[in-house]
Amino acid sequence: MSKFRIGLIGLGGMAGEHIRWMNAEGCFEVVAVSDVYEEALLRVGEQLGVAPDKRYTDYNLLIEDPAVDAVVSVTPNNVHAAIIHSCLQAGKPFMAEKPFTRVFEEAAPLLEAYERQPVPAMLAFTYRYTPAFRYARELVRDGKIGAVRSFSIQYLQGWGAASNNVPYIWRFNKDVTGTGTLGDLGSHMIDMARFLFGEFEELSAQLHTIIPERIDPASGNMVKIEVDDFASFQARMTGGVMGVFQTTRNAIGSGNQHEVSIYGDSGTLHASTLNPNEVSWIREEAPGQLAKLSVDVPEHCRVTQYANFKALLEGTIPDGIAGFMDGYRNQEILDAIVRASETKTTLRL
Ligand code: SOE
Repeated sequence: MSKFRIGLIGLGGMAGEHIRWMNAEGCFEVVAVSDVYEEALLRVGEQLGVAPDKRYTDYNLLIEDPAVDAVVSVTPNNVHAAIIHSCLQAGKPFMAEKPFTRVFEEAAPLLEAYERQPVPAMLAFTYRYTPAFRYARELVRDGKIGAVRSFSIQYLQGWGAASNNVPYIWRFNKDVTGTGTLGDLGSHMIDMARFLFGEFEELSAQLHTIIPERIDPASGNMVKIEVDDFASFQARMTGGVMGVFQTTRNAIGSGNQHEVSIYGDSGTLHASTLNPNEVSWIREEAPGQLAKLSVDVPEHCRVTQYANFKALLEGTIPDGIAGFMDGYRNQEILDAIVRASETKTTLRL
């Protein structure tokens, strides 16, 4: 079987995850790599057996390379827009990491380019592939908890907490990222709400920076932090479904804790990355009689991100895939959250 020839841009921590996911699928081969750091190009190039002339410091050369069937982009946020734009210009299919761009202003020209020349595009909203979330979506859609009235979503990590003394890295640099935990983890929560319940119609928000300065390892000076490390927002979704959201990097004890609770007229669902293979389900068996179940995720809900990417490259659009417009809309909502927080107002979307 011939494999899809992938050009991988950005060889930092998340690239390792993508390589692992691609390898597990068995139908992808990384034939070209790109990074600004020569050391990373050499290390990953050698590890993957990428020919030396296919190790690019300029990602445009990788995107234009006819030997590359599709691009996987795993860079920091400041080059997301430019890479997506180059892929659209070159007509090259891609999977891009979130958030879509740093700010919505960068997203608007991308939509114009996409409408001029659409290409198969996927956003790496990875948690659409957490089995428990996919099963919860199915249970909701099948009406198993009745009409959904409200939900809460939280995404907690602990690595940024004061006691960890994390220095000033790119994730805290507003010029690189646009926002802090909001764009990094909040974008996943927004996507999860859209995946499960439909569209955002109205929201209010509060962003906050818990740790106001961090040490720059290069200079030893303290640097003021201009991005959030706590974000909360609440929204009205399609059909009047009400949601509350919380994310922070300062939740001690939380490694990667992304979870959803869903409240319907006849039951409650809870799904979490801490328990990705089951959904807890509180079900009304008879008036006033509740059963508390832990339900194993059925096999058909175990879909992988790269199986969906393969399908996309083969010309189909799988159910539940996050496409270009999901990235674009996600960014629009991120920007609305920033505005709502700054102006202390409730915004209609
Ligand atoms: C941040 O710690 C991070 O790596 C995010 O950038 C990813 O999107 C998330 O899936 C895991 O956490």
